[in-house]
Amino acid sequence: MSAGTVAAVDLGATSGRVIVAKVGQNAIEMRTVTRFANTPVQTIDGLHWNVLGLYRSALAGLGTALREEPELSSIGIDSWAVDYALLRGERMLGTPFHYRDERTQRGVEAAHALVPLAELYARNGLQFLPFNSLYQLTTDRLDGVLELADGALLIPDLFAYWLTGRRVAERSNASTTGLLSVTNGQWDTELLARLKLPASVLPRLVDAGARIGSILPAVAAELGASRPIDVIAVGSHDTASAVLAVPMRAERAAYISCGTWGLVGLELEHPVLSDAARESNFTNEGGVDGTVRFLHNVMGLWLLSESVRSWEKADGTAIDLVELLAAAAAVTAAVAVFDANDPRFLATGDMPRRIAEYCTEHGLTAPASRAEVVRSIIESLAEAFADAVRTAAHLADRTVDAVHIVGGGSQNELLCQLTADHLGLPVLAGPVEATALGNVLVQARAQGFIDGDLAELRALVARSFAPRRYEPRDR
Ligand code: LFR
Repeated sequence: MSAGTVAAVDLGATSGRVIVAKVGQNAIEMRTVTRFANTPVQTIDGLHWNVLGLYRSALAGLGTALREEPELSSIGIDSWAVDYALLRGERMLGTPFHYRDERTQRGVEAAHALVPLAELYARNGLQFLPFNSLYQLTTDRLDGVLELADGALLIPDLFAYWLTGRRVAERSNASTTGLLSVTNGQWDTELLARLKLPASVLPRLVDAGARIGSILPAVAAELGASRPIDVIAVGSHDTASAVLAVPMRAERAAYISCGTWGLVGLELEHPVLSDAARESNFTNEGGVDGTVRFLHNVMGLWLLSESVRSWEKADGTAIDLVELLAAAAAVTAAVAVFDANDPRFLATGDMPRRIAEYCTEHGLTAPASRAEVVRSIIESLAEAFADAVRTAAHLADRTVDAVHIVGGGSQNELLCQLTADHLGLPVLAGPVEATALGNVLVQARAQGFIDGDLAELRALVARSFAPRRYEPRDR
C-alpha cells in the first residue's frame, strides 16, 4: 500500500477551499491550494448561494492543484447540508436558496399539516430545523416550482454532477433532507407521497467511498488534465466528514464540530428516537460507515461572524479579530449569558441588536462594549455546548469523559477553556481542518492508499495532528 494524492473541495458557509493531501498509512500532509469567499446574494425573492461563483472558484482551485500535483488521483466534495438545486434535464432551475432565507415558514406549516412532527421524527430521526430540505421542497411545491423539476441535487451532488455528468445522492447529506428513512437508509417513498413530494426528483443513493465517475472531457480540458480523474463520494455533508476526522475514542467521547454552527453530539451505532430525544431537538444524521451522528445544532460562531459583519458595516473598515478576541478574553466583569439557540439569531441582520433585545426581554444587562458582546457570545456558546454534551450523554445513556472540538472554533482558546470549565471535563482541540481531512481520508481509503475502520482512520489523524488539551478549571 503506498501513499497517494487527492483533492478536497470543502465549501463552508463563509468560505470555500481546495485542499490537496498526500495520504499514506502513517502520515497525512495537507496543503490549502486556494481559499475563496462564499458570499450569499440577496435578490428580490430571497437569499441565495452564488453556486456558479463557487463552482468557478472550485474549478480554478482544482486546476491549480493539478498543475502543482500532477499525480492527483481523485476529487471529493463536501459542503453544508439541506440546500439543493432543482433541475429540469441538464438545466438548473433558478439559483439555490440559502438555508437562512426565511421563506420556509409556509412549508413548515403545510408539511406538518400532512405529517405531524412526532411522526416525521419517528420516520426520519431529524431535529426540527425550519430549513430542513423537506420544508424547502414543500415551499417549492406550494410556489408551483417543484412541478417543473425532474431532479433535485444537494450542493456537493450538484458539483459532482457538473464534473462527471452523473447524478447521485450521497447518503450522509441525504440524511439531512428529512426524506430518508432513519431505519433503513432508503428514500422514504411513503413519506414522500404523504407530503405530496415527487420521489422521481430524488437520485440514486450512494455511500461515502463510492466512485461517482470520471470528470467529463470538457472539464478535463478546462482543468488542463491529460488523463481521467475520479470523483469519489465522500461524507459530503461537511459535518459527516468532520466527525470522521475527530481523533476520539467514540465510545467515551463527545464532539463539537465548531464553525458557523456548533454541532454537538455523539457517534452512535443506532439512532435514538425517544420522545425525550425529539423534545430535546436531537438529530440522528447519517455518518460515514453506517454510523449515526446523534447531535444538536447550536448556533455556533455565526453569532460572532454576524456581529463582526454589523460592526464592519458601521465602521466601513475591517475588524482585527485576533485583537477583538483578546479584548473579550480580558473582560473581567460578569457578562450576560443568553440562550444561543434562540431562533431569533438564525437569520442574517444586526446581531448585537438582537442579543441586546434578548437580554432586555429576559431581565439581563445587555453587554455594552464590543469586547463585552464577544465575551457574552463565547460564554453563551460554552454554556450551550456543555448543556448539549450533557443532554446527549443522558439521552443516549453514555458516559462521556472527554470532549473534542474540531473546526475553526478549536482555535478559539477562550471558547475551548470555557467549555472545559462548564463541563468539568478535558477539552481536546483540533484539527482545525477536520472537514477537509474527513473528505480526503474517505477518498484515500477508496483509492487503496490506506485501509482501516473509523478507529484506525482516527488514529492516523491523531498521529498527524496532535490535539491541544484544555483542563477544566474550578468555577
Ligand atoms: C454545518 C452544517 C450543519 C447543518 C447546517 C445547515 O456547516 O452542515 O451540519 O445543519 O450546516 O446545512
